[in-house]
Amino acid sequence: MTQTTVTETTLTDLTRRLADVDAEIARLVDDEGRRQHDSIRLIASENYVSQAVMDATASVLTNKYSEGYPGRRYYEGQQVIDQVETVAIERAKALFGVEHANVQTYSGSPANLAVYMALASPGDTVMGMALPAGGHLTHGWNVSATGKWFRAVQYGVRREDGRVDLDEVRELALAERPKLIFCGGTAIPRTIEFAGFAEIAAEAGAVLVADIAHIAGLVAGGAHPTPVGHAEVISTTTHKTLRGPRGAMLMSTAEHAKALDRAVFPGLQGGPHNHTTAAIAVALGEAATADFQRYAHQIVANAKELAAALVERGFDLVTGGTDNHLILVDLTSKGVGGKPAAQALDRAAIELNYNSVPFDPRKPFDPSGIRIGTPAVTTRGLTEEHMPQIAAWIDQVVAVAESGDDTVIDRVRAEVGEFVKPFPIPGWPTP
Ligand code: DSN
Repeated sequence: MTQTTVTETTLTDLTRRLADVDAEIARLVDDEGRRQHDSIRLIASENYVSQAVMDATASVLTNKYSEGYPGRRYYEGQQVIDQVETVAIERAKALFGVEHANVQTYSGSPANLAVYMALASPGDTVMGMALPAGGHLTHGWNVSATGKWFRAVQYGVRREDGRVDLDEVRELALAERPKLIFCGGTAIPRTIEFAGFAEIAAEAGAVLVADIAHIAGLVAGGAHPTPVGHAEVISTTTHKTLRGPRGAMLMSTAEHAKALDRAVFPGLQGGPHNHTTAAIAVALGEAATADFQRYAHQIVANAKELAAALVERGFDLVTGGTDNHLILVDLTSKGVGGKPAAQALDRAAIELNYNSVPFDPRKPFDPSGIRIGTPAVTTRGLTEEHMPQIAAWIDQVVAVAESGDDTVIDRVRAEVGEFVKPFPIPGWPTP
């Protein structure tokens, strides 16, 4: 099918634009732009990057191989790439106040795997937050390589309030003596207590690894405490609250620099994605501005307002609210599963994901909760005043999620379409 829409001259004329060369993919890119524009995006791990970040991503840097690190490469022609990577490294170090940064890791999971490779050996005991409690697959969950190749022990949250119990973490760490302790995760609506984790890691003789993928932008913008000074190793993706391209970084004290660099290359990866490195540098530059600080605080203000509006409408929030960009809703009291709710909301142009809640009696593919985040809508310019309306739409759609009442869903979809019009997104023409 693709062949019928790619013009015959593709190989002889490489300068033409996508729309003139491949109508099928051009249409799909266009469709996705329209979809992203026409919906309210509440996926906690997503964002809209700037045009500048997209420009760097779509640059000639994609053409270059550069195994190694600046000044120590295995290919020639690195005069420019060395500068690009050095700028990204220096910006990361300055923004987060760290001694070392590696900007080559392809994404969050490979970045975390590099931490294991650098600081532990297969079979060693490692410790992280259980996935259903809000952790990440790569923090030792059993289906992940990190749970299969290492002896992973997992902490959770308290049943009463859904929060991490540092006493439990300490007890487990002292009993199991892990090499690594991961803190952070993917569904944690509360402040991560880096200092408390650091004390425990020191007592247990473990290296503390802070996975700040979700909150990196909040940390950079001063809207969440920093792990620097507490965690010796910090891993993060670059495309969530940090609002960069899809990618990741590792940061650390000088002590772990060499081991981490070696684990990334040649341990796990070949050539870095230089176009991504450039885009990370751009995003880090943007994140160092006063504008970004305001953005980070607005993300949290929006999440708190949205959480309050949902509580007012009788939604049951894990931990009762939020300190950051993320809200985890247990829909059990609403009598609907997370999956049908998320699917009905998607039909209504409100995009989020179904998610397990702590102690979830349902299966991960059909769990009890939904996860909501405000980074993307905040990028679009939405503020506290808009949150009650979003909560109202969520409430109306969740109420008909099981019945699939099209009148309500169609009405909300139309209202959302009108609502988002004054809020443009980079890379999509304002209608
Ligand atoms: N997939 C990411 C998230 O949505 O949180 C974590 O890897």
